[in-house]
Formats: sequence, structure tokens, C-alpha cells
Amino acid sequence: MALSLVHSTLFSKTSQLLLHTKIGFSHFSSSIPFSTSALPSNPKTWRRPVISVLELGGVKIARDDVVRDDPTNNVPDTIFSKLGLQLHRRDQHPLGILKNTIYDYFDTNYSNKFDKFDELCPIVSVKQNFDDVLVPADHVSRSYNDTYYVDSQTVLRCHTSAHQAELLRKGHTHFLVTGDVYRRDSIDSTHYPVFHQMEGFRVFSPDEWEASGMDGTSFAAEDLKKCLEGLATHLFGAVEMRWVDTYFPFTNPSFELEIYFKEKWLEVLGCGVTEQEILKRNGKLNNVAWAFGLGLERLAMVLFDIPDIRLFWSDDERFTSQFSKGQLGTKFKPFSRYPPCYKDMSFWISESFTENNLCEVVRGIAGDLVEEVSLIDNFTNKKGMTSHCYRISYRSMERSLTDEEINDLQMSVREQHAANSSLRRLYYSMRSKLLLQESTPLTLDAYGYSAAIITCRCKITKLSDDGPSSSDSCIFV
Ligand code: FA5
Ligand code: MG
Repeated sequence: MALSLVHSTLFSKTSQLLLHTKIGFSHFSSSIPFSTSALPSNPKTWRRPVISVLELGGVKIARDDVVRDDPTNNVPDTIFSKLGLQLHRRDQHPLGILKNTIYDYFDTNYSNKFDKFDELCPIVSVKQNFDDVLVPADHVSRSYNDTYYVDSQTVLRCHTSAHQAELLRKGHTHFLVTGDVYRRDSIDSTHYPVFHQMEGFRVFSPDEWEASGMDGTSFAAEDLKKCLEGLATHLFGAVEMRWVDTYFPFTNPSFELEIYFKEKWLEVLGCGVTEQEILKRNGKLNNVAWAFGLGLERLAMVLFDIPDIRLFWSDDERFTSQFSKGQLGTKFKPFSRYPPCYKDMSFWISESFTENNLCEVVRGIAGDLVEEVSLIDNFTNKKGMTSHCYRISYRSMERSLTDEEINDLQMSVREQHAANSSLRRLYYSMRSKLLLQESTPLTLDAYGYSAAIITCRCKITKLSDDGPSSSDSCIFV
């Protein structure tokens, strides 16, 4: 759908976009990055059982450290359950096969000069994810609506660029970082809240560009495009591609590479010449560098003919058995095409409504049975009230769904959405009653929900420089 295209360009938005929601009306307050949409979409209800501890690069991570009842946390169990799966490290998985093929390209063309990292922990600081790569304080990507926060200073990385600075400081000048990245996002066949990126970074020293007679920036930009066009040819042979100028906070100039796939241009990577400030801060004052970040799923979908991004997560043997180590481009043979089932839901939206929150609710309830959530009607009446109609398409990739099952899911989505909306309304009215600042988070836990009454426990948490502190509890009806 048209809207989803906007979501794939998280970092190519300028910071003032924070003032607008993705559907075009203004609800963010201007200078507070964690504004009202920061209220989590109550991901704590409808919880499914999940494992309680996982191991990541030898480090044990407890569920309760990542999914917490805390106003600064918006990580649901569905996301926690993906941490540590590391699909990109499985040699027989399309993502692992693709990663290894890209490694081969760099090893061959750059005589093994690129250092490779594919086990760096996806839980990173806000500083690593945003500050170190110059993402402005009011940039949309920092909002709770777009990023998963473990606490106010810690996030699930939303791009592999989060590791640029630390690797530069450690002295690496040529490197590739592959990993799982996390974003609150819309739902359709090319977007998933967890996906995989590979970051490439190359530093040049003055003698490299001086000999060419070009300035450092032009030299790096030309080298970057040559490198990535070579990579595209290595992966695809002949494929139609085009360069699009864009904006990233960490590169200038910046570009995106698009590939023509199934009669559409698909954005597969972002790249550019690294901002001097990043090099300067990390001990590379007299150098220039290029960087790229590519979406592995996007490339793998084209290369292996995989029609839906959810399939990458399938444990179904009919999927996993189709791929073998080193075999790039085996065409996926769909083992089923079960019919989709569409359900619509309409509601008046409040100021605090965001599509990402709705998608999180749907994903929390239906998991990978949801194929797409799309806005099919947007209507504003004379009083200025806006209603949205969303079409939710349910389809299993593995079996037929029963009517009863889908009706149950849809009912749960409606109830959860209504409960969240009421919670948010309450949240606003309590804010004004308690004369709280916008930036003071409240947690509201639904105790009971019936047609018109919600009983809530309210916890008020004050955020100071030292992080969240003291809280009072009271019951609101
Ligand atoms: C970035 O994440 C930048 N860090 C890339 C970069 C690195 C630019 C270094 C310059 C220098 P962006 O948000 O556009 O940019 O994402 C990069 C790629 O990830 C996209 O081109 C797309 O292929 C993929 N991608 C983005 N969102 C999703 C999603 N929800 N699902 C699957 N793939 C996605
Ligand atoms: Mg992009």
C-alpha cells in the first residue's frame, strides 16, 4: 500500500517530520521527542507464554529485563521472542546464504580487508543508536511510536549504523556488521517489526583520493556507487536498478538504491559519504569514508522469490528444507496458497492514535497470521472528527484458518484497541486533572474492561536526569 512505502525510510526523514503523523495530521508537540504517542499501546495485556531467558553471544538476557511494566518500556513479548534467533547466522537460511554471498563479494574484491561482525548485541544505548550517528534530538525515529525502548536510555537497535562509532574507535577502517534490527512499523508483505541489515563501512586516507585528482567526498561517493553496483551485479546478474538522492543524518551526500521487482521499485539500501563529524569524533580527523545499510530481507525476497516477509520466520519444514548452504537464488516453491480473510474495523480516531500502535495490537493478538493492515477509508466530518477504516487481512502461510478462529482474533483486536483508546483518553484527562507535564509518563493498567467502564490503576513516574523515580498508585474508575 502507498502508506507503507513511507515507513521503510525511517532515517531518510528530516527531523521536522516528527511534527506529523504518518497519515498526515499533526499530533506531536514540537520539541518533546517522547510526546503523547509515547504511551505504550498496552502491550502487557494478551500476553502469550514466552521463554524467560535467552542467550545472546554468550550473554544471558532475562525476559523481565527486556519486557517490563514500566512507562519507559514498549517491548512486547512478540518482539522479545525474536531476540537471539539470529536467522542471519544460519547457513541454510536464505538470510544466512545471502550474507555469506555478500561476504564472498567483499573478500574477493577487497582481499579480505573487511572485518566482519554478526554477533553484536541488538540491545544498545540511545547514544549508540542515535547520538553517535548525529540523529537530531527531535527526529521521528527516536519516538516511542517508531522505536522499541527497553528503558529511557536503552533501545533495541533500529539500524546496524548503531555500531559505526564503537568500531571506528576500536580502529576498524573496513567493516561489515550484520544483525537483526527492530522497528515499530506498519504491516504488509515487505514490512516486519524485526528484520536484518548489513552495514558496510570503508575509510579512505588522503593519499587514496589525492592521487585521483578528485576531492575526498566525490571520490568516496564514486567508489561507493561502484562498489554497490558491483555487489548488485554479483547478486542478481542483470537487474534494473536506479539511484535516488535522499537524506540521512549521518551521510552527505546520501543515496538509496532501488531494484525493479514485481512491477514495483523496491528500496533495498541506503548509503552515502559519512559526515565528517562522525569521523572526527572517533579519531579519523583527516579521512573520508562511505557507509551503506542494506535490508537483507528485501534482497532475499527478490533473489529467492519469497513473496511474504513473514516466511523468513517460518519453522515449517516445507519452507526450511528448500534452501541449502551456498545456494543463492534457489526459487522458493510456494507449498500452499491458503485464502486470505479480510475484516474491516472503523473507529473515530483521537489525537493520540497512531497506525503503529494499532499494528502492535494486531500483531500481539494475531502474530504472523496477520498479512496486512491497510487504511481503506479516511473521513472527517463537519465537526472535525476523523474516522478511519482499516482492513485487516488474515492469512496463514501454513494452513487454512477457520471462520471462528478469525472472528475471535478480530473481536480481540477490537476490544484491545477500544481498551487502549479509552486508556489513552483517561490518560489525557488525568494529565489535565493532575496538571502533569507532557513528559511525565503515566502507566495505566486495565483491571477490568466492560462496555463502558474501565477500571485502572494509575502509577505516576517522574523522569529526572537519573532516570525514572518515585511513583504513587491510585485507582481510577
Ligand atoms: C537505515 O537504516 C540507515 N541506517 C542506512 C544507512 C546506513 C544509510 C549507512 C547511510 C549509511 P533505512 O531506514 O532506509 O536506513 O533502512 C535501510 C534498509 O533497510 C532499507 O533500504 C530497506 O531495505 C530495509 N528496511 C527498512 N525498513 C524495513 C522493514 N520494516 N522491513 C524490512 N526491511 C526494511
Ligand atoms: Mg530507507
